[in-house]
Amino acid sequence: MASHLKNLSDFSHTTIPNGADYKIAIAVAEWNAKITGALYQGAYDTLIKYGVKEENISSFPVPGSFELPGAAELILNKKPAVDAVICLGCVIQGDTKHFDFICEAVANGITNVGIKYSKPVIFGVLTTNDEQQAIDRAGGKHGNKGDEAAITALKMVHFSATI
Ligand code: DLZ
Repeated sequence: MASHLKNLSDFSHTTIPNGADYKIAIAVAEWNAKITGALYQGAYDTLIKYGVKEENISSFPVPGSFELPGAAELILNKKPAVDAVICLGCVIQGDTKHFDFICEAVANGITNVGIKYSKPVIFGVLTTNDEQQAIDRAGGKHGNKGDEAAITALKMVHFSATI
């Protein structure tokens, strides 16, 4: 049964669960590899830090962020033991509408795959105006969004196991 939360501030202090029993897949885009490599390292290290076993983390490089939803779908379809998929990518605004199409497709695609399989599929995709904004969020002054994606995965696997 859901526990009663006394006030809104309780939400930001939910415990990060131990992931010793969790199987997590990471799909990572090769576009903007310097950034996505840093996101990947952050996510991987965070999973290990919270108890996920090395052998229970599987990694899947894909060409670009646009491929992330399809990769998540394939992973959950072919590897039903996986508890969650973390999708990592970095889309940087260019001169054309490409950015908008990719961002919208990836966000909607990731949402739909999670709902289809009733499993957490985490949106760890940076969508930035320039490279500096991405660097700042991949281990720079705004932290590492890969770490945050990993923590979200742990919390949501715990959520789905206890609801
Ligand atoms: C084509 C493209 C462009 C222009 N920009 C990015 C980007 O900033 N980040 C990213 O992850 N991928 C980009 N791609 C590649 C697409 O995601 C995709 O791989 C191709 O359109 C082939 O489906």
